[in-house]
Amino acid sequence: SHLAVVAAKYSCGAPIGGAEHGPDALIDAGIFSEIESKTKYKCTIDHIAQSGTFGNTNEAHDADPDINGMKRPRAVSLASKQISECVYAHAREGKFVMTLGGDHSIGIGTVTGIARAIRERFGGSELSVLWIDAHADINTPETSPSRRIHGMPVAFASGLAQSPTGHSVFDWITASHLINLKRFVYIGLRDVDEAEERIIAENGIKAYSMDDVRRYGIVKVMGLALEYLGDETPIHVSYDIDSLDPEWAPSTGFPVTPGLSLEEGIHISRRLHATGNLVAMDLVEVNPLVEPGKLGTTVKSAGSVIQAALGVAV
Ligand code: DIR
Ligand code: MN
Ligand code: MN
Ligand code: MN
Repeated sequence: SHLAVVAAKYSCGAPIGGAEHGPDALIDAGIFSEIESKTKYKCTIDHIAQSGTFGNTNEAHDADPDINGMKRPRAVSLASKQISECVYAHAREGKFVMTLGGDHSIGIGTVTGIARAIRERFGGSELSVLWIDAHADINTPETSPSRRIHGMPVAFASGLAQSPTGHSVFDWITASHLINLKRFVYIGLRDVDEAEERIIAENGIKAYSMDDVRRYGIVKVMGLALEYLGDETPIHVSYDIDSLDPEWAPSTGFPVTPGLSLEEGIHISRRLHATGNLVAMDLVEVNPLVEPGKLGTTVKSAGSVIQAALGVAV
């Protein structure tokens, strides 16, 4: 079987740079050569970055002024459109798609691309999404305190951010790309904005916070999450490395303590692999410029979480 690795080298959705170097840090650590030797997967790697107009990073750009308050809207829209088309093409052929970020705004591209491929492959049936993160990433341009799109991917991929006030820069997102928030589960939340709390409640989104993980244990939480989604559904997991405790993943832009232990993080991946329904994964927000002396720890954790999701014993 075929593993399509997509290196999404962007930080234009974040308030700080560095995440654009995350994919190469993971690839250079040999994670995918190891997967090829230990599994039946044959890997290919696509590198995606913009050589042209808007650039890959968060730095201000004359050609990319704010729209509806959003910072770097054209850069992020173009990046996520390219990512969406790339992952769609791979998933449409039945390949497992592993996208490496990049800041989490790349999730606009991955989720929309996979959702569209699944609709076509399985006659309209909808994708389920697990969002493993310290943050909810569901601000709209109107509610976002930071104005940065890394805090908005769930809103764009679900259609919540398509307000009639017009941020037509994201017009490439159509109904065929959107996910259903009734088929969506959060795990690991511990830094959620007030407006995000309201959005989660209003839309009845299933969410297991870090407190829930401590209260029930990760085994129980994963059981409940998978039971909620049912076993007849393709699953995409969007894994933000900041879901792990900073002890295990220090090199990330917005670490929040206390988080998941590495064992808990690996358990999530193992359980997802065991369903047989996992079709795609994102591993985002590894930032080699944060705590560079501890990048090795972060990359090792990310590698374990990735490999466990593909059935490698870690
Ligand atoms: C905040 C922070 N909720 C925002 N989000 C972060 O900018 O919308 N996500 N740091 O990773
Ligand atoms: Mn995130
Ligand atoms: Mn996060
Ligand atoms: Mn983020």
